[in-house]
Amino acid sequence: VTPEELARAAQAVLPADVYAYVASGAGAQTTLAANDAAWAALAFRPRALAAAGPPDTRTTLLGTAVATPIGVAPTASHALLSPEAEPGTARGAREAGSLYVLSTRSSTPLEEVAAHAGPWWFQLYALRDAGLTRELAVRAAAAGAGALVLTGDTPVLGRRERGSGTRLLPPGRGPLAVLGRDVDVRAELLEQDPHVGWDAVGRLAEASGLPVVVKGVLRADDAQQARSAGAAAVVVSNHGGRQLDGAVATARALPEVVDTVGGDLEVYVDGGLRRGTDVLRALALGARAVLVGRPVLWALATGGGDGVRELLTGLTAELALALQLAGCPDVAVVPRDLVLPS
Ligand code: FNR
Ligand code: LAC
Repeated sequence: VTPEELARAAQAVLPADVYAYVASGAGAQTTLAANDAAWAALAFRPRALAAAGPPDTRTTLLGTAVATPIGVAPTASHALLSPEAEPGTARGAREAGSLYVLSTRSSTPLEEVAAHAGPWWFQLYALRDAGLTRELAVRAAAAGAGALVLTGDTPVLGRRERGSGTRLLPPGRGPLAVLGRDVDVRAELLEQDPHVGWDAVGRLAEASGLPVVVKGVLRADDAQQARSAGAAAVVVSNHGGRQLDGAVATARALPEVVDTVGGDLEVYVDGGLRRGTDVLRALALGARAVLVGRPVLWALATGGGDGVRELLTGLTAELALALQLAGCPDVAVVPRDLVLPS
């Protein structure tokens, strides 16, 4: 199935508001469209007679071995998409040998998800209640998360013109279902803290003992801030075009981040990566790995955890084919001159 067919199949089985919530970008959806277009605009310069055998897609992410550089981006409320919910997504990723990043807005308690996961990291929103934020960081570490992914582009939610307005919570699951217990605090304290700054990186690393990855970096100077703050890696991301509409496409932001901190930090990217050839473009620009958002949700909605596994193994097979056709033997050494600057 093509990426478009997968999205259409999900649309056919999902309630209209859930489909819209997932598919939407912010505002005029300029960034949503720009993400896809910017990958497509990068033309390959494949090598002839490169004598490249079957390529190896295995790599490591902050020291953790994975079968593929294609991981699962953190996304909210998987119970809206399938009764298998986050445990299904975690299993599918595990069976594909992929990294799974679990969202703070999970509809399932984190320990329950961890029981089904292979290598997984925990995405953290710094909440207005600092005690709950710390509890999440500590519990994620205790449950086996390999890193915390601090999302830096969501002081408040962007305005999506479709599927927005109501928080789409699955029946019977509270606003902080990831905790697995009732919390006796005012509802707004469960929302993101808009005042969170770079000092959160060190605080969370210290509380958890885990490496901290900053997600939502689009500029070289912010990447430097991440490095100074002690981050281990950054994710070049505009939240799939769901936050500031008009924000730069991630394929355009990636090179300046790689050039500035790529020698010291691992750099990952997400947004609009739909085919193995898009992943190869991201690797050529210097990303060590990519994260995939919406397609994983469409796969979960249509095929549960098995669907997620098939999506990830299919994308990895496409990447392997693209590497071989481009004359690259290995995901770890994709040269930038494999693509023409756009
Ligand atoms: C997201 N994203 C997101 N990011 C995050 O840090 N925490 C979260 O809870 C969520 N939730 C979420 C829900 C839904 C429905 C979507 C589509 C996205 C952003 C996500 O991690 C990622 O940055 C983008 O989805 C990547 O873009 P693509 O692959 O969807 O184009
Ligand atoms: C979203 C939030 C949950 O993008 O990050 O919907």
